[in-house]
Amino acid sequence: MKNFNQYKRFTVTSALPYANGPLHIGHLAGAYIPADIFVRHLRLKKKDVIHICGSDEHGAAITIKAKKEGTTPQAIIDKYHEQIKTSFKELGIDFDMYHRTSAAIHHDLSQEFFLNLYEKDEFIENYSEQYYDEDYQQFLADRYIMGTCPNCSNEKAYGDQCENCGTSLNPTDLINPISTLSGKTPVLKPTKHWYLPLDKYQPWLEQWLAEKENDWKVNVMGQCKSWLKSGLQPRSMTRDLDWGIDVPLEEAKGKKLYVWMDAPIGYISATKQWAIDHNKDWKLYWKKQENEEDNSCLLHFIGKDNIVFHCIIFPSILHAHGEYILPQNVPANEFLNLEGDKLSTSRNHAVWLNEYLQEFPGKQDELRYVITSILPETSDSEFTWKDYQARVNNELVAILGNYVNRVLILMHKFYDGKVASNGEKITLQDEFLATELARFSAEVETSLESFKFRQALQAAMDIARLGNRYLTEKEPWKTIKTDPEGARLALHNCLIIIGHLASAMQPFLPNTVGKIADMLNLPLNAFGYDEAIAFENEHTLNPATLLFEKVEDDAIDYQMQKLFDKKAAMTSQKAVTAVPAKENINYEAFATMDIRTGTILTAERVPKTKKLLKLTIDTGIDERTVVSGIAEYFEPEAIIGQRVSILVNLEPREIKGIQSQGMILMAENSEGKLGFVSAGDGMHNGSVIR
Ligand code: B3M
Ligand code: ZN
Repeated sequence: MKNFNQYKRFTVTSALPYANGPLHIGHLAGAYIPADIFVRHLRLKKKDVIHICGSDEHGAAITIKAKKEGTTPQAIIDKYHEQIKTSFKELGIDFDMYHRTSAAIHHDLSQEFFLNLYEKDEFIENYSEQYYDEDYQQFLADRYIMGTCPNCSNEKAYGDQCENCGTSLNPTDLINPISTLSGKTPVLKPTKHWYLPLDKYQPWLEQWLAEKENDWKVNVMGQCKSWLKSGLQPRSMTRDLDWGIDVPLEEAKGKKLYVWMDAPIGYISATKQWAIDHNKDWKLYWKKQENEEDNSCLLHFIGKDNIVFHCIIFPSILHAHGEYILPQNVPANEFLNLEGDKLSTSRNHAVWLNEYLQEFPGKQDELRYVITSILPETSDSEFTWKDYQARVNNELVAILGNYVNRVLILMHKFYDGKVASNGEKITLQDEFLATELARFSAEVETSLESFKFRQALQAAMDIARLGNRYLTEKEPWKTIKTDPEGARLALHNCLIIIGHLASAMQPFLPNTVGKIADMLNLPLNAFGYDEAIAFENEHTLNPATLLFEKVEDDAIDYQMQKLFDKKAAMTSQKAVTAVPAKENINYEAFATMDIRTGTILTAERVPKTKKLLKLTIDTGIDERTVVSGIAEYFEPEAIIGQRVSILVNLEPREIKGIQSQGMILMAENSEGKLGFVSAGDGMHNGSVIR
């Protein structure tokens, strides 16, 4: 990849958050804070850069939330789109456009993309059997079909789940199904889906990714290689759903685009809207230009669970289309955990951004600082409230805030806040300081442009550390009596160091830099990367204010208690709404089951089904194929290597033409969320579960 200075233009995208709930700190650490830092850095370098994001408003995440809240998908997306947009703004995540995929401009562009590939015969068209309501001319899934549960004979089981016994179902599992639209018996009809031939694109992808080998992060390239190694399979780009973007084909009535086909196109449609609003040409940021060196540098900031979509599927779609640039880099982060546990929306185990902004008013930069300091850049990392308190108090307050405060106080104490010398402009008068400041600024730039944000932030903090050391060494409060000129010079140098500190901190702590600018009584643009930090003679400083306050123990205790209460509430809620226990059995009945620990070796969607994955499991006894109804809950690529518990002596049965030999045990919570049941460490495959 060219180095960033060689690009004329940058298109930076951040993953589109699902508009089905509030943002939490994991989202910020995954994509948004790194992206915002990077874009602010590019702006300071006076680059032509746009930062694009928006709400992802289609897919099962939205419809499941709407079902759960007994409302409509539109009501859900309207509520959370606004909340997310407001939270981003308050945190200072400064997008050029925060759009939404329910917008018409996005539907139109997604359909254009589909037709472009369709007319080039890029899709594989394939059939599967689905229930169909002839009166309503609609395929039936989920709540549109009802019948007798094969498991507990409940006659009001739905196409996706029996609420009586909790079994997750396929519509074709129901006995005596009826359509909840017309009340009539539906017919089984073949339904067509359109598959993106990823297998066909694999040679091109391998070659394109090989060129990225040295530039992309190891964690990202590693995932891409593992998918390529397991062999890419055709992937359906359409679904039989009632929420999403219509497939623009007469014969595809009632079908919607797969959410992961339309969502990344949302980056482009958002850019189109931005260009309309600002009278710009969106094609400069997305289309291949006549001269390749004029192509924009496309960068996707995402969390690791989105790598396959941004490094395999979306590039394949762009490549198949042919007119678009491809990502130069996808610096995906790993996951942020919270207090020793995975962040979880469904378990309400999170620090919600909107709650943080309410409970810590004016402390946006503290959160930005702490999250940047612990970013999961190459491996998962941990947020704890104790660490948050320590970093705010021992770094922001004690190093950065304290240094600026000491210098301003001394300037007001000895010179009434006036920066004056013998009529000259006040510039840095110390070779060592000049060298050190240049070194730290270069370190910030190099680190940022290698997506090492933690390292870049600490290099910026080194400027504050340098200032503290210099001030302590010079002791102007003492030397003012014996060497007043030396004392004045020392303090002037300290002011210049503050200017460099503000300049280096702009990408990270925008609010703090604003406060420093106010205290120095300088405009924000005085801290541009290539501005020489100087003061006119007789310049007057504003009074010193505290940049940060200490975080007290009771604020942390309150947050910890809140997490504990939520966990307790979820447990009791689960206890209340857990599915009732079944009839008692005797030990002999249980002892007939042979359950072992195992590992998922391969996972792929069963063509023409929505819910089925075909898995290869290493059971420790053998490797076997198991068909499992978890496709709506897990992306196949994300569960390779997952440890599982498998019933190995279940009679084999044929499911959709595949011989399934066994069953993996899944836990299902009161929210309908599935989780794998796996044994603890040290349990090799084949260990007997008894
Ligand atoms: N809506 C976010 C997620 O998977 C997903 C990103 C879309 S980026 C085009 O959590
Ligand atoms: Zn049932």
